[in-house]
Amino acid sequence: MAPRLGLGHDSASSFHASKGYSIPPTKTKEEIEMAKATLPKVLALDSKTCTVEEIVDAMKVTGGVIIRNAVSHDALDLIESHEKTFATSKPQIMNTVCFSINPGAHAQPLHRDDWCYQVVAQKADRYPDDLQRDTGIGWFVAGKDATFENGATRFIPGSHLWEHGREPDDNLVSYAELKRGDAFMMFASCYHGGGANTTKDQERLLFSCFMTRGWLRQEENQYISFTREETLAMDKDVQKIAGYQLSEPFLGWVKSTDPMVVLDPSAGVGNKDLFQKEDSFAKTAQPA
Ligand SMILES: O=C(O)CCC(=O)C(=O)O
Ligand SMILES: [Fe+2]
Repeated sequence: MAPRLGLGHDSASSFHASKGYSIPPTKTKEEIEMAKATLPKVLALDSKTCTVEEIVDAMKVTGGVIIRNAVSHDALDLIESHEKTFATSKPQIMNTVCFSINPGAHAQPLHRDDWCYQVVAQKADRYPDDLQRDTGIGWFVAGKDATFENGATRFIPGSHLWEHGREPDDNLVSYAELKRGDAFMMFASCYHGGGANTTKDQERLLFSCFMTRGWLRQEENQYISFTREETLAMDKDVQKIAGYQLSEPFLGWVKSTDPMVVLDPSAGVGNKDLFQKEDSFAKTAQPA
């Protein structure tokens, strides 16, 4: 009987619209037994005694095969007892900027630096214990004294806990006044902005670096900011925070290996196991 097209179910035959095959009409028990008798027998091969060829041959005939004793009970016990592991990422550079505010400059509008990560913050009454709220943390070092008059960074204390929709208010700002060499540290979620420089002759100079999570894209692209030679001339620790270290377990791999090894093949022997922890990598990275 030809399959019927359509969604209705026919007791004798129907066409499965989504899968495109027809369900045969109901058979008697005997008919089913006879039909089954024509099918190839499913083999059960023992992994301790069978050969690869036997498995391949059985697969060709039956399409599926049972392998007895495929995995030892000891191995299964080990798998079952395996502790769940959690990956962690070391921070990396988010951006590096020198902020020079010259006499006569206006105040910068208050903003959050996590904007580039499209954060839509929820209001929080206190900072969450898991410390996962922020995408970045910043460090402003005064190259010259930063004062209210010359444009010290304004920021709204507590605004790192505000919800996305709350607008910043200039009346609430504090000023991060710094002596040369002092630093102001701030979450990327904190509302802030450079101040107005009302002096006639003072530059307000800050050296700033933000760090972001190892698994986020860097705001400032470090890979093409420097040539390979310039990068190789940096300390290994700087190369790592510039983004060349893997974020565990294997985020950022290149050619199946750690970018630190690709950057400097003498740093490692062969392919680094992407699951290897950094300490064991350090051991293999010693020159012979
Ligand atoms: O110059 C300052 O004090 C802050 C500058 C700043 O926050 C920015 O440009 O994102
Ligand atoms: Fe900013």
